[in-house]
Amino acid sequence: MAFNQTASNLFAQIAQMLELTGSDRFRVNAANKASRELKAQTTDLEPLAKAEDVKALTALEGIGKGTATKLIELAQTGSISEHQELSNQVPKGLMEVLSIPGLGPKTVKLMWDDLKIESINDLKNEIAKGSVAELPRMGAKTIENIVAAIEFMESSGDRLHLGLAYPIAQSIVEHMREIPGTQRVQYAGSLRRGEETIGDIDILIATTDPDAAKESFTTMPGVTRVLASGDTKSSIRSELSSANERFKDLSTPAEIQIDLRIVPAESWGAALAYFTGSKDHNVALRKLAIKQGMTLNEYGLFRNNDDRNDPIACETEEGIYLALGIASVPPTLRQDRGEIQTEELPHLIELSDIKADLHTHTTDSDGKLSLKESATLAKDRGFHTLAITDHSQSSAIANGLKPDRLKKQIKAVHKFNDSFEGLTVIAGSEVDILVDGSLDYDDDLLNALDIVVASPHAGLRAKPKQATKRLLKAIEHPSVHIIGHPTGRLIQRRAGLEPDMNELIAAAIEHDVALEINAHWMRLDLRDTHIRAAVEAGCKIAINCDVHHASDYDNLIFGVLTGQRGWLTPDLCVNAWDHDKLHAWLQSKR
Ligand code: DGT
Ligand code: CA
Ligand code: CA
Ligand code: ZN
Repeated sequence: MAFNQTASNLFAQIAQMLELTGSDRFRVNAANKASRELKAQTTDLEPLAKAEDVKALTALEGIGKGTATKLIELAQTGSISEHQELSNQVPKGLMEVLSIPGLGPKTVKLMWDDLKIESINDLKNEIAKGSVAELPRMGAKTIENIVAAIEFMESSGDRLHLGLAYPIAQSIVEHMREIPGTQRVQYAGSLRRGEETIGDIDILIATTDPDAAKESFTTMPGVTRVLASGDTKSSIRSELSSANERFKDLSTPAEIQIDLRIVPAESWGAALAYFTGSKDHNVALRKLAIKQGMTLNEYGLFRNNDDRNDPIACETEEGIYLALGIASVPPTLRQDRGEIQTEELPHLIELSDIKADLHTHTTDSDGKLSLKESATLAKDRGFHTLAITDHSQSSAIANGLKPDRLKKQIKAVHKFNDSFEGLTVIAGSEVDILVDGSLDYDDDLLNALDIVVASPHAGLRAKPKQATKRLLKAIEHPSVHIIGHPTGRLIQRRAGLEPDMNELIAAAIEHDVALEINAHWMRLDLRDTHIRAAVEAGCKIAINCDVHHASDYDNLIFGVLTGQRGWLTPDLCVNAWDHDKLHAWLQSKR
């Protein structure tokens, strides 16, 4: 459903650019509505748009004739002309200004019109000059927040979120696989290791026709610049907006570098190991080789003083680890954090192990899926359990449920579950952990829920001590099963809470609470290092998609990769348990 997502993002950008260029409210609203409707679609629109099936498109709820025409244009040309025309009018840097948390189109337009601000740098200069403070509604506190947000964004650098790089790499691998001569092709680097952000995408290819590979790579749709085109390495920069790629989030760089390395088929394993990294892992491996009188490089593992220079191992990665006398290290563990010294590596969690999602929203709060739509998607994934956890009353912007509405919802979910075959749907809540650590419903109501996910949403700039206290209090509440996105961080956008993780982990174990890995690629919260500490201590972990849209179910892989980076095994992951074990645990708190 990458096409739906791409289209939805393009319409959201059209709305923003219309607003910046002073279009009327009606057009802005229409584009925003189209964006929301596309994101909410549960049907893959790409085949319909490719087939120019206007009738089938407009038969879907929320898609009018105008939207359908643009979808067809997108499927055929890879872009929407209205989007391109607006892009020519709005400076790219201005869209970056718009991505600063707390800055909306109205304010940014004012900055552009009155102060000629066209980039984050311009904005910094104008703040320094004091002119921004003279704009309406710009108090000292607001400006302070903007400066802090810019600093945070700049300190996290120009890297792309895992969830945005992943579909791009996959589509390039598919593209290169089709080229005559290709023997093997695979992405490597930080992406294969499942890092939360990606500096550049590294693609490895073995081929009998290097010229064809090079030519095809440097002329793919989306290429904006060819930085190098040599016999073994080509580098390009690509924009992130072609049709089959999930469109870039506005807070990320406009382009990404992609390196293609052409390597000999016979030393595929050695090359793949070398270019998968991490650098630190490679350095540690090479040291280990030297200690045993061997040399390791991207062509293979060689015995020193061997005149013929035949490699001991080079065809597969496993062969190299075996020849070095250590366990084969999965890509996500290649971090030089003890994986080389550990005799028996853990049996890591995998995507296919996940059998439940325990944190999902519906149209009752801010989700776009009905109960039935979400249940159908969960069942199609082979899940045995789905928890409905809409927002609680304090999350007013997210249309959180007042106690009366929640009571009705519990009944409706139970009734639905009775009639729906093949999936157990349970009634829960994503209840706010308020600033003082108390929960957003009274104890009786919490206890009436099948599952309680308690999450912090507001007050995310609290001091570490206060954050620890707040989260501890939620963990200690007898009705709570899971702490959702425990720190509230947004990757490259918001640091979030910095509680004492060891204290939280110890308390979670004591009170039999699971800590969540929120699988959304903006969050990945808990992060890998926290998970590693939790797993080592034996703390239960949940991996949830925090579903708001149909496409959010696809984020599961990012939660799993992050779990792997934290050495997570299926026995500690409540979503990997079978039906009876999971429900026995949920019931044990009632
Ligand atoms: P990134 O792109 O910043 O997200 O991180 P990586 O790990 O993808 O780094 P990148 O793209 O510079 O290089 C890809 C892999 O190639 C890296 O993980 C290990 C390997 N590699 C590249 N340069 C060197 C080097 O100078 N020494 C060693 N040992 N390995 C290297
Ligand atoms: Ca890379
Ligand atoms: Ca690279
Ligand atoms: Zn949520």
